[in-house]
Amino acid sequence: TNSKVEVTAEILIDEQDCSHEEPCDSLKALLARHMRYELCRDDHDKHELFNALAQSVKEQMLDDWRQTRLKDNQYQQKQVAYLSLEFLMGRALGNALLSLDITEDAQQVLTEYATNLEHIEQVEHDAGLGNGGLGRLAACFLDSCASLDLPVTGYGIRYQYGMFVQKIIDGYQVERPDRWLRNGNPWEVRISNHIVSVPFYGHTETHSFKQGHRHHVLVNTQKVLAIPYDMPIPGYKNNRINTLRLWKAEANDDFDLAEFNEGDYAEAVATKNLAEQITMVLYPNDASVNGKELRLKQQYFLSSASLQDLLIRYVNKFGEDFSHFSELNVMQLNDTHPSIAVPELMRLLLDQYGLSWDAAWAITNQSMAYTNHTLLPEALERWSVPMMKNMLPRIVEIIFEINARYLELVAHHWPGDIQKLTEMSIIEEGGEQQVRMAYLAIVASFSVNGVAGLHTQLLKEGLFNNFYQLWPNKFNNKTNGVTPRRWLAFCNPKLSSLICSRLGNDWIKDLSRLKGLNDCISDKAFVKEWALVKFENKQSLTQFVRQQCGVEFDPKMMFDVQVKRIHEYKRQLMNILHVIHLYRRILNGDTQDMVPRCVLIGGKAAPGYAMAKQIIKLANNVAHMVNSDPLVTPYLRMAFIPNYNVSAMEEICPGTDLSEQISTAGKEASGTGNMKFMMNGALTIGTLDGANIEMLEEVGHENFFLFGLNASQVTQARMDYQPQHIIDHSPAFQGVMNMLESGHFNLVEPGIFDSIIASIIDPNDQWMTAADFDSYCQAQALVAKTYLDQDSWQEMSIKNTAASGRFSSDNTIAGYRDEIWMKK
Ligand code: GL9
Repeated sequence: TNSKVEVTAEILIDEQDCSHEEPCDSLKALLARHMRYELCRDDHDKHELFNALAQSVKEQMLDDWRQTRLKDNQYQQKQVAYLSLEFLMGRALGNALLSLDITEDAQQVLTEYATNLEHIEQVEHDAGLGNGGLGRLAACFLDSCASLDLPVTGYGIRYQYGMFVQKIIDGYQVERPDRWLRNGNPWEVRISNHIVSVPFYGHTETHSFKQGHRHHVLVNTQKVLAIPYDMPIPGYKNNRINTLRLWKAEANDDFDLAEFNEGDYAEAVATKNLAEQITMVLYPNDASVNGKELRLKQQYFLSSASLQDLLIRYVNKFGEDFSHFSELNVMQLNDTHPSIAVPELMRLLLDQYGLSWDAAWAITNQSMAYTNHTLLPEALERWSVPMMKNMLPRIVEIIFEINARYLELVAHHWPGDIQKLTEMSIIEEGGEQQVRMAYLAIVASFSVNGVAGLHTQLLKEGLFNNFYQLWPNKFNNKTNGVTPRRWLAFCNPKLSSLICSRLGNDWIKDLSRLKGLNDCISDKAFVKEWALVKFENKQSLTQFVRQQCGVEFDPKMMFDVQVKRIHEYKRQLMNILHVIHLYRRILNGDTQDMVPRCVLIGGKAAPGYAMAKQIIKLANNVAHMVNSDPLVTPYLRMAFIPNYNVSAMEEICPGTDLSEQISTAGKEASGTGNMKFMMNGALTIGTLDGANIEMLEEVGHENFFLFGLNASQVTQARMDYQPQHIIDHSPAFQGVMNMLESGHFNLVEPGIFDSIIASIIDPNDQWMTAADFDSYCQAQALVAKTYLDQDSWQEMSIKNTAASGRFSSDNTIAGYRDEIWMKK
């Protein structure tokens, strides 16, 4: 980390910075200035060089950033606010260089500092302000919005600690804090003149005015300052620079000071830290809720600060005439996490700007849109009414008023149906009252969307069916996508240049052009080059795996990869059981038709999710047994990659042959890793779940390894599920279970996998591993057989990339634009 970068004497000479050949705002001149004036010394390490380069790149965006803002402040088009508790941005340098088309420039400039771009890019710390798919989707969307020249602002939280760093110690996950801001963040700009104040606690006072018109004021609140930190979001070669505005909490100057006497001055100042805790850390829960008070504070803090920001901006242009607000603003809620924005917008319009209920409601209802990201019941947010009443008293009053008015509509639609009223109420009764945040979001939004065809269909038929009956037109589907800039052009330069050599580079903006690759399949030389690129990417991945976990892969073997959050429904366990199955076959000498494979698994478990953590331990133990037997390693190797994150995926997906998308049908709302692998020429083994279904539709059955029950079969099979019976009728499965039960993988830690074993044979196992295991193994056998014929494998690989165009997030965002945001 303290490797020095040599700075040649010439760079330090002033006249060299600016000249006819070298304008003052060139990357070279900007970088030289940063190196000289900011660092005050002439020996620099790579962190400083990275910071100086990133600042220089940011400075190259400033003019366009200002122009974009000035233009958008004219409100010639509707403005979009994408509200999200998570933005999983990853690194920004490589992507910014690509978008600004200055990658070569940067490479050239860095040669003068005796280093190279690849080396400096590695220095950047991932911005891990998200858990997984939902947060990364927000990041891909920002890239696509800017690239499609749309006026979209991302609003989020500037967590001081992002997603935890995962260490693997003795096979177990250990969480470490992610100090991503320790070396500063060169991309952000603190905007001191857009600070707003967010009120917590206190109580409402009601003043009556003429004819029943009442006015509410919140008094005795504790105010927390929200400081905006802006990050530039460059569009791809189009001069638009959008903004990701991340809020940091800071204490207000008069925070509680009155309560303290002079003698307690120091203590009073120290308590200011309480306010700053709000934006301290990202909650690491994936597809499950965290009911902590601090989490609700984060949600309200983000929602209030962002709405105040939007309203101030609007008022600056139009004054307090809100009649055009909803024509000119739309807020997209990324799951229910920011859905407290609904009553907060009402509060601001009613109490701050004095609108009537009906006027405020019309505005709210015409400007909010909600995206649902999961059907899992454990992810449905509910907040305790007493807790909310204490923290956000006025908000609770407003929620109850919204509910009362909406329930009249329900009563009208289903006359006399008391059951419907309880079922559909925003307030859940029985025990402590709870606010059902998804219902609040649906009631207040003009659009409700799911994230893949099957997911939206299941929302309409199941979870939200009552609402679908009431408001069929609110519901729509927007199948997820991923940005082809980061997930192909940037992360896979070799494949990109091969594609460009045949198709030109229009595909980077219009991914449907990849279809043109189908015409190249008959070209033997092209197919050979395609295979070579994959092989070289596998060599790089081999190095990465060696560095990260000390396991030796062999690029001549098949690379079989499953990376994603660890969750039972994603069935990493089934993957491990298949590895055990192969391991047993090898030990038994049954290696006929076996294709040598390297199995890679990676992902983080929520710190409180015991079963997920055991699955990580099992993966590590199985990997250890497999890799330490020299009779096995010619056929099978396995690694668990620690700390899977955005940057790791950039290394992994280009070198993957086989992508594992094996969730229990009906459980994975969409998946997005599946699309990244497909774009990079991996073949998929998968169930009929989430966006897999649409991938299969695009690429055709003959180019996809499908197995297992579909969603309705899963529902059926749940009624009479006897996993032990299934195992008893499958010799292969029996063998695997016997080996697991024998303690072969935990000789020195007896019993540690008992609950995993119990879960597989549990008739109530929701994820139905046993139901799909044999079908999965058969599909894996077909994978092996296909891989043996490399010509047809490569052809299938090309067809997969060619068919991946639909899964560009540009496509998804065009849908949001035309059917939600700008819909007339
Ligand atoms: C998720 C779904 O589980 C994924 O299937 C989906 O692709 C993404 C994006 O729509 O959303 N929903 C969800 O809660 N998570 C998802 O990944 N988990 C988190 O990342 C918090």
